[in-house]
Amino acid sequence: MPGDPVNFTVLHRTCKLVVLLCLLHISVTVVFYVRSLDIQFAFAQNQQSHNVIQKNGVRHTGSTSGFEVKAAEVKKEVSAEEQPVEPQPVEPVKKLEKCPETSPLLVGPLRVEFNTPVNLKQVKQDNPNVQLGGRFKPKDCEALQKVAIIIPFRKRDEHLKYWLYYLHPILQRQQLDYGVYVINQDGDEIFNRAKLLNVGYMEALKEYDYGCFVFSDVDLIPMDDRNTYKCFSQPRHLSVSMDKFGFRLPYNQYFGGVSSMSKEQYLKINGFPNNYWGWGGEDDDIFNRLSSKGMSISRPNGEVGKCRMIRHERDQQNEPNPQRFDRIAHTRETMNKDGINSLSYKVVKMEKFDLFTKITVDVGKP
Ligand SMILES: [Mn+2]
Repeated sequence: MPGDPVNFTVLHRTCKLVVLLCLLHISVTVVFYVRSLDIQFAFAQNQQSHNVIQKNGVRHTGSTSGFEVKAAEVKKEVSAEEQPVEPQPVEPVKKLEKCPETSPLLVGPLRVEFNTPVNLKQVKQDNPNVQLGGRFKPKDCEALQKVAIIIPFRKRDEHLKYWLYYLHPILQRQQLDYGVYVINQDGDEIFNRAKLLNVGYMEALKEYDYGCFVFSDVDLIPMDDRNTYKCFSQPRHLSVSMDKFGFRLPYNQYFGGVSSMSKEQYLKINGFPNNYWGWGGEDDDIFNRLSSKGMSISRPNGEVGKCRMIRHERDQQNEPNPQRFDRIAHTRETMNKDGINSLSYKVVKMEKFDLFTKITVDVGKP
């Protein structure tokens, strides 16, 4: 039987060849199957982001062996599971262009009157883009400044309604990234405007990275939206021609009503005095602080700077402060000890309303 071993060898070799061919066939099939998956996946990812396509492309051409392709496939399946079901928008996060130096939305002079009462529900409806707490930022450009508007307050709800009614549309047209903070003095002790302003500065900064602070009385409404509630290279006095003073400055150093300061300007003067209780003087103290630090006052012209004050009686517990003249005379000596570095208060309540944030604070008493 000489043929038997030969036959056996031939059979053995044939079998080996068949097995190898089968293996080759299977691996080629697997490779093509996996590649087709890969392409389908890349196509699906195409909808989501350009980056992923590029990565897929690189991986694709780089994957020469079946193993590499398989590894890539497994990885992708995992990430595919993590993807939300609904399709994603094409662009990831759109980088907005900066807003123009002068907003194109401004209209100029405005009619301001206080005859008809304001309905806050209506104001909310008229300003659908204002977010909870009185926050807003422009949709189609990046605002040039982040502005916190600080309003010292006590029992002036009617005035606040007018303020919100007039100011929200104006501030939005001015393309500011802003928030409205009403700082409400708790209790019935004598009023302290400047300390409330300091509190507003502190509390607003806890919420957002504001770089500019507008300090506004609740009863002052600008009559021209070109009077932008933002900061300038020097501290700004905005309420330069009030109807109350016959549309002119009462005196050259006047810094009351509405003013604005950048964070840097504010910190340079150690904020505002905390010990002016009652009406008057604190604005002159602030002016002294600014001028003692070599800063000057920037102002809009008399036309743009027109504003109206809502007429009212003198508030209770806000009598003229008899110490004010003496205090103003010593600003330079006291300002380094008395200011934002010596501020103490207690937040009693923090409320987020549709059109403003109200922070009720205990500022103590004299
Ligand atoms: Mn007033």
